[in-house]
Amino acid sequence: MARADFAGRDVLVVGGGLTGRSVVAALVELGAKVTVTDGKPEALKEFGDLARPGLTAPPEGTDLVVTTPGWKPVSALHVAAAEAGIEVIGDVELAWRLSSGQTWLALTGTDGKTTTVSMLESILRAAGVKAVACGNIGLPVIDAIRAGYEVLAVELSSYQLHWQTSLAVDAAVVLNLAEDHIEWHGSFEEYASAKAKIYRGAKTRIYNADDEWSVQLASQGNRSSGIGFTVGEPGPNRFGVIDGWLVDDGTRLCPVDEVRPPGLHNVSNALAAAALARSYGVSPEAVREGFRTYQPQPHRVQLVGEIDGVRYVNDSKATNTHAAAGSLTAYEHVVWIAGGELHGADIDEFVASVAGRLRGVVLLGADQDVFAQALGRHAPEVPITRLDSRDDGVMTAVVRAARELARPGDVVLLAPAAKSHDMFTSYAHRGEMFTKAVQASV
Ligand code: UMA
Repeated sequence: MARADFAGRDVLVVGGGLTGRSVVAALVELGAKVTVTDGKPEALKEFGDLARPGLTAPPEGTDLVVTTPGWKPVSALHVAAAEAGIEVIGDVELAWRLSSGQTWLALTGTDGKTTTVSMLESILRAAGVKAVACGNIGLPVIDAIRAGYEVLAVELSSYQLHWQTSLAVDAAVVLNLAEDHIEWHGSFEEYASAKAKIYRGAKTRIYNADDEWSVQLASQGNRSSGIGFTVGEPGPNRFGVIDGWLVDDGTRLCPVDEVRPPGLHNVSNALAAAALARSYGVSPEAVREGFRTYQPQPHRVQLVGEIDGVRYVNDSKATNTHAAAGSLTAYEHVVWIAGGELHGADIDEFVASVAGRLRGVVLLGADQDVFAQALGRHAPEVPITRLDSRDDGVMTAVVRAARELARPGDVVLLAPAAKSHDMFTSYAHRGEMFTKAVQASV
């Protein structure tokens, strides 16, 4: 569809948040007749006459619905649109239809997306490319296109991918897949099939040879153009690790110990970023320079303090077991701060796999009983301190308890393996409260 095809079209934009604002601005500029709705009237203040709060069905005459990512496909508005035979697309599908000449290097996965996409941005910029990290990271793809970037390092969530129909990116990777967001998709199969859409029509398919799901999703359809990466010796894969270096087909890219933040999962993320960048022709030197200048994102294996020879690490972004396992296995002796909302996730196998590293555990949040029971089964010797307060100020007590359990050389690690909303507004809020509590106790 050409850009001009939006002129005069009657488009309903669903969601007046960050994404909604970018969609409305682009469509208005293209001459579309835009209406925007949101469940919260206060979210629509800036849209003036375009606003129609609380719609549960598209208004008469609507011929396209553009939805923003947070809305579930089962919401009344989407069901009504489907029943009326109106096409529903996501903001990224719209961005794709408006894209002209930009290169799309795209990634998704359960964990590591934001780290990888920002590593990729850093590498591309080190190579002198006019590139930006966009998508789920917080800059809507449409805004990145309108700002004139040539290469888009696109982080896609499963919510965004669900609504893709024609996206065919230059290079794509699914970093990994583990159970997550089932409440949005309805089932793991639906979640996986949303993720798989990133590979549809992709010119280069990159996959994580260490992750069964990544391999499987990449090999559906066209097997020929797949490029694998592994944190081990590359073997049949193009990217891997040899003698402490990240390599591409034997060419050294960067020493493993220059990859930040630490942890094997970040080596994996770094290989994915390097593979995407190399698919665009970036030199090995620029890859290394990109890792050197990369500024790790907050709340992701972030060192926030050192007290009495004990390091305090904030990995509040570890909102599921898969992510928490990544950071826990980066350290030998850990005082682990865990707990929050599990949404029914099974944690037994994960707790068993990290039990040997635990010096002690501090539990907080709604599902701490589930953690305590799993620890009782798999780490019965490990001391546990439980904090029942649901006040976000509890982090001061958490840090005090962790400090008592830790010995010099240990790491106190906030990697909750659970969501934060029972006590905090977001994982970032949880991480900030932890960081403040650590800094206050130095
Ligand atoms: N709203 C409703 N009813 C609903 C859902 C939302 O009325 O059922 C309204 C809200 O009142 C709000 C607006 O819709 O005013 C919010 O829209 P949205 O939920 O689509 O979110 P945006 O503000 O547009 O932000 C979205 C992503 N949010 C989600 O996927 C939930 C942001 O990812 C992303 O950075 C941004 O687009 C830019 O692309 C956040 C996220 O949590 C970080 N992502 C999930 C994750 O990473 O796990 C997938």
